[in-house]
Amino acid sequence: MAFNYDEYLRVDKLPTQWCWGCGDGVILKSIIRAIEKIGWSMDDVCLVSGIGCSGRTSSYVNCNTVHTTHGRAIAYATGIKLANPKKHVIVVSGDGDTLAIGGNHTIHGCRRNIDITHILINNFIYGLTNSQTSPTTPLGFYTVTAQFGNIDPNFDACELTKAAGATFVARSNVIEINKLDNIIYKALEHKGYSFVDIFSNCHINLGRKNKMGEAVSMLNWIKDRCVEKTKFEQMNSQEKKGKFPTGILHQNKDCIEYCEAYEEVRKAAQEGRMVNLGVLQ
Ligand SMILES: Cc1ncc(C[n+]2csc(CCOP(=O)(O)OP(=O)(O)O)c2C)c(N)n1
Repeated sequence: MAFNYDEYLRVDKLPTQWCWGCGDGVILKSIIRAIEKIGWSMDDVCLVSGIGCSGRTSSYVNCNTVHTTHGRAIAYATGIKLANPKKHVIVVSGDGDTLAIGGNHTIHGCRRNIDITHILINNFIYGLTNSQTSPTTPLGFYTVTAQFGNIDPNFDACELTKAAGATFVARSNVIEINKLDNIIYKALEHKGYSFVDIFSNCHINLGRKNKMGEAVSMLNWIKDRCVEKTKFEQMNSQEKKGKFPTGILHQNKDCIEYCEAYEEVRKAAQEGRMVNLGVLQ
């Protein structure tokens, strides 16, 4: 039987405002399939988004949603989760939102290991505002803020979040859909900060300016950058240039989750003592 997306969408808000062929819709549907597979009631899910094309995601999903300010989705999500630890909190945000203006919040969400699934729609650009350089824009690319080619080195969002303390870190893309579904499902399942970097296409604002004006040409470019983790590990440093490993890159199930750690603060306050650090280990 065909999957009934309408049950999970605010159909009165459709069609979406995304450009034709945009990866955002692919990711939205993958998130919905993962929620269905895990069996959560939409009443128990809160989807928080930042500002940008990716930020529109929260408008279309029929659950509790908050469309927050640019770069602050993790701060809102942290408050929502701490006040409602039994609810499932998912953040969807762009590379500008997650890694530039909101980079600070991202690293601190990771270090606290709060039980949030953070989905980065990484289209390598500030999409909504017509393509300013972001922290993942490749070197040499034309953007409206780098009209002679980008010279700012980019960074790997997965390396950053792993180093900051995220206990689940994975990468996928909008081409390998079965893998994407599985990774989002595993991220939802993980207790703690789960971060998924999804390479997505913005052929309209980034592609068109860089000789990839069709969705398919940008998807092929993304496909060429992605290498399955086990294969990537066997490559030498020269071969790794411009390539990114995909799959589950890091998982640690032994760290205490932040809402649970916070319970110890509550108990300590009630009992008039300092927190017992042994509980946190
Ligand atoms: C505080 C603040 N600064 C700047 C903006 C303007 N702005 C809106 S969306 C956006 C870029 C979004 O880029 P990204 O987060 O990569 O998301 P995408 O649109 O690519 O999905 C910017 C700079 C804003 N709304 N608020």
